[in-house]
Amino acid sequence: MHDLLIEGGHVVTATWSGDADIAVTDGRVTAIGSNLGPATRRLDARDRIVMPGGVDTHCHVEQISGAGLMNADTFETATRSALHGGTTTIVSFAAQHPGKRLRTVVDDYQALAARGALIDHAFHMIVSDISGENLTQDLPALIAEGHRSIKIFTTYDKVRLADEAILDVLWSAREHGALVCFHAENDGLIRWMTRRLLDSGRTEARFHPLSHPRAAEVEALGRMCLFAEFTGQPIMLFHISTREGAEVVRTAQARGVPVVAETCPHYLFMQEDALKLPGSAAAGLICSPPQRRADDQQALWDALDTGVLQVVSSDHAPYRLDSTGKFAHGPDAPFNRIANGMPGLELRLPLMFDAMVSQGRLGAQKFVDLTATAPAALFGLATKGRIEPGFDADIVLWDPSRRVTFGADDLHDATGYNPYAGRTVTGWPDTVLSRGDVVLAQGQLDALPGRGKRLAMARSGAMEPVADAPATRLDG
Ligand code: DUC
Ligand code: ZN
Ligand code: ZN
Repeated sequence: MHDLLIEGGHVVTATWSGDADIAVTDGRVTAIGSNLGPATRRLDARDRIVMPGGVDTHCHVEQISGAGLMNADTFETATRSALHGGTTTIVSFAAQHPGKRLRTVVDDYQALAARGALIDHAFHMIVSDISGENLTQDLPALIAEGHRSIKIFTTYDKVRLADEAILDVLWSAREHGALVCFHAENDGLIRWMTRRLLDSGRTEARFHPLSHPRAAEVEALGRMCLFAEFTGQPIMLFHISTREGAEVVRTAQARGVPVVAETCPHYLFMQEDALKLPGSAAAGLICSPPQRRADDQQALWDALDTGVLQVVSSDHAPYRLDSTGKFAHGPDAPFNRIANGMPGLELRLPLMFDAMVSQGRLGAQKFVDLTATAPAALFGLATKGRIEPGFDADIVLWDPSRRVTFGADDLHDATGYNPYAGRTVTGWPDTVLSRGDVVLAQGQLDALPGRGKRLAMARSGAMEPVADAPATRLDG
């Protein structure tokens, strides 16, 4: 007897699609097919597309930013928002600030997640201080405990690492088995442009894109690819925003560099003109790297199509449009004192479903791959991202014909605004299961804080170093 049968749906995975029932027992998928036998509970999936729950491997939750500002979302509010958008697993950031022990940072963050999360989760460790025992003891021990992803900033004053320290971290990751992720933008270029803009009185939000020139992304992406090539250590490049950035990744991959990369909905669906909105609306859209142009969007879609970019994540970075968030430095703060980021956890999948499934751009199987299967596999989330026997029954029933027009404040996070207000999408996540529990049905949440479990990342193929990289040779 199965615990649950999901019956009559059209199942889509990254590699297969067809009409099938899904059997679930003890929170895991046990069979896919027809005539699967009796079950304690049955879920009607007729007229629904049945897909793996979303896996969002880049979101900022209950985290203090480099500039010292706390996110608006707790684990509870962020994962509530995630569920409303069909996402069932998140990877957020345990952020070390200089002077803090990495071990303490991760332990404290884990306690916050254990208390609040409605869904399963793992963490990237932001490393900003490799002094003392951080690099020698904490990092190897934490990797061994399944924190197999490290995040490094090449910009942002307090948290960025210099090249030599980056190489130390890459080398440690190589030794112990982890993926190293980068926010890669050239710090000097950003500072120099910011100073020139501010000195000439160009302080409004619409000048923010100019302060993060395309060259800043291209230079830092290229440098990190060279470091990955030199050390043989695999890297993940976050939030590619430009055509040239995608080209840097493509050429590195073509010469065998172990590099994977992601982009985000705000690069695919917004352009830099969006920042020309008046007042606080523009502040809500400030992010780094900034939104770019139509030809960049085409290049990013092409890079998703050809496999140069493997993942679409949200980069959910929630701040309220008030003095607790975007305007912590006053209502007239210059663009460089406004927190970066916007809410994205809830709308990542509906926006991508609308583009890829409803409008047919790259298709439903690719949608599943980019938003669930590939991110889970890259980060070693071994029971997530697939509907297959043995995998967690994290499953979404999509109503493919439901049309939704976004309002000004209709998200379930704690930011109080929707960056996509006014946009209409077709297709909506109707019912969401997490480990076989129906945690969302017809817009009603049924999940308690703390039910989410921390996932230990397994050592994935994407973490395997290149054996004979140049840096391995010390003997002439
Ligand atoms: N950029 C970041 O680097 N982090 C959070 C949000 C953003 O826009
Ligand atoms: Zn970033
Ligand atoms: Zn980010």
